[in-house]
Amino acid sequence: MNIIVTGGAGFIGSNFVFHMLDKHPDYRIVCLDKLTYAGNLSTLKSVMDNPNFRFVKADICDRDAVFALFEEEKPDIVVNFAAESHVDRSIEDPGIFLKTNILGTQTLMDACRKYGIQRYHQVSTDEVYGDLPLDRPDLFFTEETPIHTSSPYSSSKAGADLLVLAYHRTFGLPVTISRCSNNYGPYHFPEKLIPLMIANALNDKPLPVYGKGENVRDWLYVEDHCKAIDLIIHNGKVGEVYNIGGHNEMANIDIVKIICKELNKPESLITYVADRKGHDMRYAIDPTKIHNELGWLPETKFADGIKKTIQWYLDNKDWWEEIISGEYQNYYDKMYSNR
Ligand code: NAD
Ligand code: TDX
Repeated sequence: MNIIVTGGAGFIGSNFVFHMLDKHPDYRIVCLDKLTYAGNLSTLKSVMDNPNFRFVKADICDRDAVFALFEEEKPDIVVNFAAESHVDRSIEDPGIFLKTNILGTQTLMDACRKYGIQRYHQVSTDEVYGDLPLDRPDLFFTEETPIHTSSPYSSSKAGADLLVLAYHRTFGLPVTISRCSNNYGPYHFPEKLIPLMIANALNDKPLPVYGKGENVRDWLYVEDHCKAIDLIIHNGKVGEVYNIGGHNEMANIDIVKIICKELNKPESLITYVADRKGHDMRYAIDPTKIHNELGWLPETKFADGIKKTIQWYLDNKDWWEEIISGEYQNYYDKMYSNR
């Protein structure tokens, strides 16, 4: 099998590259990544010399570059992780989200149509379903829940999902889509809640919690997400959507308090700041379909996963200190000073 993994220098994509090279040593994995602010070549250094791995720096919106790579590699499967992924950035500047997340998806699928493909897999998100109220713990997102987005980010992901399904119906492209809940684990970019709080706590900086910290996310260890995608691309039914989530709902404030406790830092670092515009209240995935059809179950419990993650950030300070010392500082000042 020859698999093109787009966005493989980012958080989940890199974990997927590691998983696939480890689990399928006879597969060729080609990573196509633009190396935006969120992509980091150093993340992939342990696999750069692997003869079954190739890295190509390119933009998924660049038709010539994408078609040239398909011509050369003739991939069997494409897994599209490449995206602008941060909700807060989409509120500041929606345009790049629409371009990369929708038009980039179109470009990849056009190349799949031209060169033929066994499977195009779109990595989507639970955010396409909008949010659920805190006072209805009986409600969960299923694959039948209507699309109802809140942010430019989630709207761009939903637009891409609809286009993927349209390419299946109109052109017969063999597609699958997965919609996963919040991931955490190694190589998570420090702009996101968990790594941001770990990095700030380690630097004794304020821990900026949006609103009252009551918003609930359904956290899944990144390796469990990668295993689910591996199952879907091999055994999932063409044309289908699969929700992925581990029934692990936590309020943001509780996550931040766990991080303080694990790092032995005082909760007085917690600072409540202005809420995110349009802030989704609660996400909660019903993963019954992927469990029943493909036998997937999450393996890492949050109590263990968060310890492993914190330990990874302690052991890999070079990785994130380099990131937060660069351009990220301007982003941080813009988003958090006077908030
Ligand atoms: P990330 O921001 O860490 O990584 C994105 C990667 O895509 C980076 O390596 C970046 O360089 C690359 N990229 C961006 N624009 C590109 C372009 N135009 N061409 C080529 N490469 C480009 O994101 P992530 O958190 O790893 O998310 C990966 C995917 O999973 C996204 O599609 C996201 O919507 C989805 N997702 C993420 C989560 C989560 O909790 N992080 C949950 C569900 C779904
Ligand atoms: O500084 C912060 N303070 C804070 O309270 C940050 C960065 C976040 N938050 C809150 C906002 C959310 O309620 O924490 C929660 C999680 O925020 P993010 O880490 O930005 O994730 P979220 O907005 O839930 O989106 C994530 O999950 C779904 C990913 O970034 C998306 O790519 C994915 O689709």
